[in-house]
Amino acid sequence: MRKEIVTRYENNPILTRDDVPYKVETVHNAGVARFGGRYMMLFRSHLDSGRSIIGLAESADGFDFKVRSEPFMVPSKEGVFAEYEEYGVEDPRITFLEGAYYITYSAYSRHGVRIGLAKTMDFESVERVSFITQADYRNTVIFPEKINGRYVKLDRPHSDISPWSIWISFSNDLIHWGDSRVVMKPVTYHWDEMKIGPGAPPIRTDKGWLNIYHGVFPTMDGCVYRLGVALHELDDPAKIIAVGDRWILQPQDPWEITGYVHNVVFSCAAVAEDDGTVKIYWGGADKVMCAGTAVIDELVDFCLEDSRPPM
Ligand code: BMA
Repeated sequence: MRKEIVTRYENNPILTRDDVPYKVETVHNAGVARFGGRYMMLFRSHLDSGRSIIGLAESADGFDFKVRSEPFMVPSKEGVFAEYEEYGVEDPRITFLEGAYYITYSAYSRHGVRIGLAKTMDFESVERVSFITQADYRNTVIFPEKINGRYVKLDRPHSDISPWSIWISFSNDLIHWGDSRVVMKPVTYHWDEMKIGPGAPPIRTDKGWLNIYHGVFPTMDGCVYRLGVALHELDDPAKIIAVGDRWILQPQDPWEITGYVHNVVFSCAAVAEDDGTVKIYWGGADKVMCAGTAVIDELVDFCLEDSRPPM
């Protein structure tokens, strides 16, 4: 059998709508973090209105998850959050930073899509902090520590005149962001030629920040979403050391090929373990949640051994 760099968990999918005690159409694009020896998963679900909410599932081993009886985040009814979350909340990412769990999520409304920042200490209650982008941004991930005294995020603005690319920004307070620069662009006639976006919050390794991102290729049969890896400099993550030239994961299992949107693997989470492995989580065809494992050093070498220019 051919050896893949990501080993799929043998009992994928790990979570489906049948595991959810309230009515949803999908379970996908989840953020995951370790909390007090357990794995907490915030997953997106489409309702049968076509709009999305965020649920919570818990696990002891990172694979076998049980869903809480009530959703974790639904569109806010209050103030500015109500206005910008009218059409739903999507694709949460979780970063553990200075003792709190920060959640970045896509907020949809008649004004477009922008990124909200929320915070939980205990996965019981959640507090909205602020919106941290204007409209036409998605896929925001916050680094798990300050770098040179500033918070750092990656995200993906929309553009009409350039393929959608990964940008970096900095902040002193997690709310006001600036000093933005583009750091990585799609490559023409490549698996990610149409658009790229950050996936999981970056993971610190000895050789750099490991960035698991998604890339999209347009075909006559629709778009294919795959995952790739890049390495950012530890002290200056605006500098990219290497981008793996090949994808690390592509739709392959039946529930990745067929679902709500076909041919999608889309990651919002990767949890580094003490044994040097990483659990990677991805939505399959925007309908189910899947997991797999990889060796962190192998992902780093994958970037370094066969690297392409970031732009
Ligand atoms: C992207 C986002 C993701 C989704 C993907 C594939 O643009 O909407 O939430 O998983 O498309 O449909």
